[in-house]
Amino acid sequence: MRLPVVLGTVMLTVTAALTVTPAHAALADCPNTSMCIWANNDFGAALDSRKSGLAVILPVSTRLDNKMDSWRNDSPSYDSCGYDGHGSGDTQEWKASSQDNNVSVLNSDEVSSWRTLGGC
Ligand SMILES: [Ca+2]
Ligand SMILES: [Ca+2]
Repeated sequence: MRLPVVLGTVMLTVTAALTVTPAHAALADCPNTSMCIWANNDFGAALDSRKSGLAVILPVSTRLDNKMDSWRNDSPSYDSCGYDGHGSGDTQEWKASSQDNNVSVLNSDEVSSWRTLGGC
């Protein structure tokens, strides 16, 4: 009778491990020459990335909408832009080869769309 209990515990543990967002998302997770945003300070929690050099404005992923609190622009040459709305509203410019591990409370949890060419 102990075996089913043990198996049930193991299955619950595995399920929990598969559904929890990795707590170790980091700066190193940003692909080379891409623009990356994270939901938490210090490049933590959920990550969204986009190839650099794309002028089209697209929404950020649903899990990052109005969540961004740190960013990295790994492109050596292209400035990027984040928008509060869809290509409208308050903007934040992300210069090439730069990053911010702790976006000010005045600008965090705001970005909803972005482009990775031309800055703002
Ligand atoms: Ca917004
Ligand atoms: Ca912050």
